[in-house]
Amino acid sequence: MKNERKYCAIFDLDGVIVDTAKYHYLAWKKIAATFGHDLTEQENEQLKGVSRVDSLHLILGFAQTRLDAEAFAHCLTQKNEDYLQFITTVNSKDLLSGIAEALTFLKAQGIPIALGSASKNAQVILDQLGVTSYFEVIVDGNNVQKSKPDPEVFVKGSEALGISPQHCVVFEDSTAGIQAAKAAGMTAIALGDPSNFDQPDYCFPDFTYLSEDVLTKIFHLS
Ligand code: B16
Ligand code: MG
Repeated sequence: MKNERKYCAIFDLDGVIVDTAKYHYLAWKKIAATFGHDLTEQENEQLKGVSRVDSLHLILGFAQTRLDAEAFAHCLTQKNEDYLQFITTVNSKDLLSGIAEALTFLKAQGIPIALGSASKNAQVILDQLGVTSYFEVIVDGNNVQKSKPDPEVFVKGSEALGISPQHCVVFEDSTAGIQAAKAAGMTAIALGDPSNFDQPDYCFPDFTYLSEDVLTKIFHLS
């Protein structure tokens, strides 16, 4: 049975569709080093899904240091320049395993798909990956006022698709993103290590575990 727009899928970008999280980490590590802080992977976990500005506030907290407004703005610009440099070679081969199959299956089943990303670079990354056409709606860091764990990015996606929150299924790799999906009253599907998440509805190591059978159950397709 086809969906008839009852359920929809909302995908996070970094860490779900493509592993650009590693490039955010490298770019932030370089910035943190400029004020003498060695950014750890554990600290970086807290930056996932968090906006650029809020990420820098968190890093300054880790480093127990402060920057004046000019230096703060400079760090943001430098971080994004470095990040954009890292992602120039991103292409369809960088789609995470299982994503192309899942997007194709959901689209064929008539499930509307939205992007719910904190990144202001989301559109360029989707274009480089060659998957923009799967997305009916794109909500990214350019469209929201509040960073995950605030639910705004997912609420906007649900509103734009015209589907109520209880029928939205969110795929996320970040602690903040799962909190945002739960706060929005949506089904929260975590990708990654279960210890990173606070009570997701489901947790899978990666998208290869989301077979057609599993997606059929999650989206009530049969
Ligand atoms: P940008 P997501 C998030 O993307 C990243 O996880 C996070 O690390 C990054 O700081 C944020 O986007 C903003 O990205 O600097 O490109 O605007 O996981 O919500 O897709
Ligand atoms: Mg993410």
